[in-house]
Amino acid sequence: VIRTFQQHNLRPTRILDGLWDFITDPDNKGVSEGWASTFAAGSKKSVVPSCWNNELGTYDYIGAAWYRTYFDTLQDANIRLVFEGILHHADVYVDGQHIGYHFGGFTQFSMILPHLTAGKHELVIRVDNTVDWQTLPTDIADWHSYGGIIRSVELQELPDVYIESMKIDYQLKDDTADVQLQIQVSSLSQEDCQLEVSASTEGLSLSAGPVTIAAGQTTNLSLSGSLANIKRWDVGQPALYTFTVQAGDDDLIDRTGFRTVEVQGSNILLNGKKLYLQGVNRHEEHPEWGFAFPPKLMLKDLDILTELGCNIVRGSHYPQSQFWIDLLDEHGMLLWSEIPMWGCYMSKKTLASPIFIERGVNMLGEMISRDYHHPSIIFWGAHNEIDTRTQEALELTKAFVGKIRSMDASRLVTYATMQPVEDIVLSYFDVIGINKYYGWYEGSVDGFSTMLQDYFINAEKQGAAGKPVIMSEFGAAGIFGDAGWEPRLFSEDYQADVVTRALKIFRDDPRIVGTLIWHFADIRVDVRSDRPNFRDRARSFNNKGLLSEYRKPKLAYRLVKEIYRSER
Ligand code: ADA
Repeated sequence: VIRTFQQHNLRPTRILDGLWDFITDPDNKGVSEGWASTFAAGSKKSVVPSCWNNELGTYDYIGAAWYRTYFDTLQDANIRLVFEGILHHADVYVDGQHIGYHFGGFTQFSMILPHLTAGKHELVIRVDNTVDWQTLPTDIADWHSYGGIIRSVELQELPDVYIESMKIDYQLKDDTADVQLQIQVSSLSQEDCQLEVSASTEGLSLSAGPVTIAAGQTTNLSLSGSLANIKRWDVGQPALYTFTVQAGDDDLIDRTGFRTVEVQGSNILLNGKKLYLQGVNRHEEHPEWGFAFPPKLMLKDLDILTELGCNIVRGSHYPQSQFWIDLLDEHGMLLWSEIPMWGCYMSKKTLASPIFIERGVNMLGEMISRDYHHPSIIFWGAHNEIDTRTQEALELTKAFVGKIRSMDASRLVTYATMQPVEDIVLSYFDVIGINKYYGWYEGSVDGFSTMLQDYFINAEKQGAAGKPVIMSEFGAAGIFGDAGWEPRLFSEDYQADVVTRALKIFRDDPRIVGTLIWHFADIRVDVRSDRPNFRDRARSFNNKGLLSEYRKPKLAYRLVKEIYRSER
């Protein structure tokens, strides 16, 4: 599944998930010698979607692998293949032809095969999860470097003139929404044509037509109107509006919710009301599924977050699946969404690499265009823990923040800094996220108070005084089941002690508008014998979860629940 609702009633769509042929290609023979012989050399089956690093024999495999399936078309048709998520490099071949390449494991991409003849077709994908110093993420990140087709593959049959995209914008005045729709209609036909274009949502119908769509071109159309007596989307009050666009024989359905998000002084306002954010960071990861996280478990994770008393979750550290974000929309839970720009060990050379920057900018673009309509998303996160004391980080920040703002003026732009006291990029953002681990990597929990004082001095210096501050990461490791009288490092007791004492400091400080604990549940990490990084990750897991990787609550979960559910 991709969404929690149907995006097309008229356009025929099929999910191609299931059992595909699969073979790893460590020596990279598939391209030069042909994948037919590669598959013939002994392919296995793999379920799509899944990660190969959860399967026997490929637990640690990093490199290329080939996937193959077949699909039938009953008549000549324009076929669009939609790929929800492939880690990280994907080369797509149909009937032996290379039809495209995509980099980026967590964003959707699609490819069109115009006028494909009726019959049986072979779809082959070369997937490569190799990461290096210029990929996002780079080869050093605090999670397992999974590979595979991690999200669904969909086949769509497009009419010769089809809807490419719809963008919904609105301005709110009290309970009236002035809505603007921008619709792109594309033609695969050799002739111009005329058709009606209409759009509707509960209480509003708009139409344009007949409109001329030039042969082989994309035509941009705008429709606008006012919607009275709207219900606003809010935390715990998830009023949603479904918009259906129809152009000739094609349709596209999407959903949004009406709300405002803004900064006023040091506060964040949602629908004009002050917001205090209580949440956690969450990886979309599970020991049995890797990043191919199943929908059933998403619903359970959401129940656990709600039970914990959260109103926000950070999608650390990459664009999460659309199904998850749909669920957040439907439950009135906020989201901080970001790209896999995990910079803790990143070199200046990486930060300044044009390929790296271009990849990041593209990913931001793909994330924002895919997720623009979700009311749950209030922050776009530009980067996490890069060395924001440097000129390289400053230049990169300009490019990233510029891209975000050019595409979306309706949300706040944030990031997570691990250099709050010396950071030189503060002024580019609406909201500052601070990641610090007193009580774990440095000093004792009391260190937070001194750090905050120094941060506010730096913010003043950087022209960023008064910007809202969120504690976007803090925590400690606690191995599930390791409890005792003495709060030893790595025990559940020690973790609970750090997290609860830190929360007390932050909740008592009126300058802080929210807390995001690191993190929701334990995750698998790449601890490698040839590298110094992450050697403190017992079991090869990041054990700072409030829950174990199987979602069993630790002591910290129970104590945080009491705190998050009490008055500040
Ligand atoms: C960083 C990082 C997280 C995680 C955490 C930790 O803040 O953003 O992904 O690695 O540290 O556990 O050290």
